[in-house]
Amino acid sequence: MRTYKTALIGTGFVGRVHLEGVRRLGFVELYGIAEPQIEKARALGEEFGARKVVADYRELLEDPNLDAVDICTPNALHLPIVTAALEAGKHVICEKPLTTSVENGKKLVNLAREAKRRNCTFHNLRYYPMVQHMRRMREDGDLGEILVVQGTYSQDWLLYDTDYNWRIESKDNGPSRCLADIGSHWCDMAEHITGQRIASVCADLQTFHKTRRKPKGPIETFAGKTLTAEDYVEYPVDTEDFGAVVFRMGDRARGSFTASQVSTGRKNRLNIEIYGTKAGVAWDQERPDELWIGQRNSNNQIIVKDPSLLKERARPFADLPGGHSEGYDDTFKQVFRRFYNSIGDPSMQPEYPQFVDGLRQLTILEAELESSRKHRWVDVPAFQAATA
Ligand code: SOE
Repeated sequence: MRTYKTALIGTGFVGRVHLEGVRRLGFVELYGIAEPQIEKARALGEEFGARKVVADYRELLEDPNLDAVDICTPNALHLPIVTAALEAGKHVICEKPLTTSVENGKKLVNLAREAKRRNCTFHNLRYYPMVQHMRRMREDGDLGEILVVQGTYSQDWLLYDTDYNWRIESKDNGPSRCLADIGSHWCDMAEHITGQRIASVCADLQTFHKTRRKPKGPIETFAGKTLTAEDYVEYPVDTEDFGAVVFRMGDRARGSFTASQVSTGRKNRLNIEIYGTKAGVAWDQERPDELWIGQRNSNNQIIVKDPSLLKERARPFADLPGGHSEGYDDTFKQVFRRFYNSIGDPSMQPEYPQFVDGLRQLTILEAELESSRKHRWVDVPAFQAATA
């Protein structure tokens, strides 16, 4: 089997999860790490056995030995880094959101196509085994016609005005926080399972903390809870804490979801419920191995992940037998495995979300922002960029 060399750019909370996912593959070498906080990068490099640890990612891109890069920086840096990586001939994985506007998203989709490089936007949550099972149930007609799609992505890690992360400030994050960061996962999953497109949206956004206090030193995603209240500076907040979205999907289906980073007690609850004319399904990321199946004329069921009981086309997403749970970090491994395998086989159809899927989410997002601003329904453009 051919092996590939990859490099991580950006080492926050999710960067570490990426490193662990890559390490599990066996056929991908973690060749480099780029991170301006060089001491942090060196410590990770030592732990994960990276050959090259640099402060400036451009040093890595010049290296002809490197096949791919995996970008986990703040969102505003995605555009310049993805552009430079494609121009250097590297295959690219980029965390979501792909970038901070539809306009920039189109640039990246077109650039990747011209460069003929493999490209992936990291909507990994599609690859829980039970999510794949729901998708295959829908494809096999087990749900009937889909009528209603509803749910939430709820967290509480930004509940207090002292909770800090770079995502709160639009200069690093882009104009939308909660809908871009987690609402985009929800919409990607809803479209992936149903096979239908969100056609128009009516959204209401709220920023509960108009000003917040931030720690004077750097702080990672989910890590602010351990700080004390001293040493904070006050700053104005220009991204939303919460979004509620009502939508029309395909020709007839209807739905709604909320995305929240201030829902007390909810840590990482992506809940999705899909109701069809034959059956309903409901799934919750905090209990990932369980799937509720609802029936009108017989008993409802809760099924538990077991590869032998999954739809055949969902089975490759479950690596462990029944009773051995598979969770958040396993979805990373599933994306990486398919992405890096596709580098060596140009004929392989990508079975992972690409830049065009990232652009799709930016398109929905801009419609949501416009809807909330104008207090009215907004159609989501049906285009799939120049590549469609
Ligand atoms: C923070 O909200 C975060 O880490 C997101 O950025 C991830 O995409 C999500 O899967 C978990 O929460």
